[in-house]
Amino acid sequence: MLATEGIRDAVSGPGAGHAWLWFHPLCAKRNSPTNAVTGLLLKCLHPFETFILNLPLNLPGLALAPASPQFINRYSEPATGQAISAAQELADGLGDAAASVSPKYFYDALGSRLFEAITELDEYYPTRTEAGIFEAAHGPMAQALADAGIRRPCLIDLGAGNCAKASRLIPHLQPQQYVPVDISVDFLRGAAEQVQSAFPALDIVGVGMDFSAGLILPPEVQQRDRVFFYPGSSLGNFSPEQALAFLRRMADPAQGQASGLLLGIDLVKDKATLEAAYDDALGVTAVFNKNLLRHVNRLLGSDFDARQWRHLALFNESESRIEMHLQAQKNLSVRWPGGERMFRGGERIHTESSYKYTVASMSGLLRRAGFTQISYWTDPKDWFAVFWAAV
Ligand code: AVJ
Repeated sequence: MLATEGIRDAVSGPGAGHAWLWFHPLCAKRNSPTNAVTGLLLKCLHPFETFILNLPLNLPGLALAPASPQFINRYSEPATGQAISAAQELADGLGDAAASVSPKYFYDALGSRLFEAITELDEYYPTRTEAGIFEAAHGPMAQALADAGIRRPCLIDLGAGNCAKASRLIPHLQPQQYVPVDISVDFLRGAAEQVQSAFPALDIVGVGMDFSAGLILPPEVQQRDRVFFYPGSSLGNFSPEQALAFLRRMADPAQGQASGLLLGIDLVKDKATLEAAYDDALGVTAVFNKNLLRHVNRLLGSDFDARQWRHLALFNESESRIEMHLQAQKNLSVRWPGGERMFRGGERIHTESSYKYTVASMSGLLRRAGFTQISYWTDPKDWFAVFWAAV
């Protein structure tokens, strides 16, 4: 019996496919092939003598295709100072007269799982609408890359999360390298391993980092033919001014950045549909919002009690954005090392803005950022758009 999970293409390059490493399911510890090899299946493809050898072997230095993807954590390493600045950033936001916490702090491991659950809700249309667009238009999208002279892209997946969207696109875009990037480091690690099992020969470099402040990627990431993949309307978490600055950085060849950008954007629609998507009947989004307080407690050492807060979601028409808030249900105070804050009952912490665009407003923003070739695809209801933008 072969361990389906353990079979990997053992030889990459010439002769690929002629030798397989076989891991016994009971002995095979995934991702540590050198400890786990119990047999080597050698299949000779001589036209007359096709035979299979199964010999128990110890293979200490055999060069294998990577059993697990490369992973570079630029986020929680103390050396980068990011853990320290997170606490500072949180304390600053909570100290403001109008308190706020950046939505990037939704995504601890539980938050990433809760977001996955949100994407399955009836009311949360963006994920499935966007998936429908990719499904319908992956042909023209691949063609757009080819027209821009991009053959084997380096697909850089910003806010990759569970990597599900990219996994569906990889067979169509045939990237040379896949670079999932996410602030939710441990969640990303597991997701990147799953992509590696699905595509054993693909060069994967997982990067744990907060890219909201900058897009400087580690040297392991291919320089040529970089395609940023930024789906799910995550760009909508930036204000339009911040989004413009972020897009400019991507478009700027001097910063060694994108040859192109594949961008998913949620479009303006009626208020009821928008608000339901952020305030679902099961209360999953409410839990997602309140989980942020647990994450903040861990990062800042604060003593938020999630039970004292209520989830609010409303569409701000003049700003064209969904706003999520946490509202104090009574007068209360929150303490953390070096600070404290009183909240009156009814007072809010602004936890997320999710800007909604029109095809025209997003095309304008992309042009102002320096992208010249712009195409887009939408769903039949015009609820969501996927843009291709090349410099
Ligand atoms: C991941 C930022 C695209 O704004 O729709 C979902 C996050 N917040 N429900 C969005 C989110 C509440 C989501 N983005």
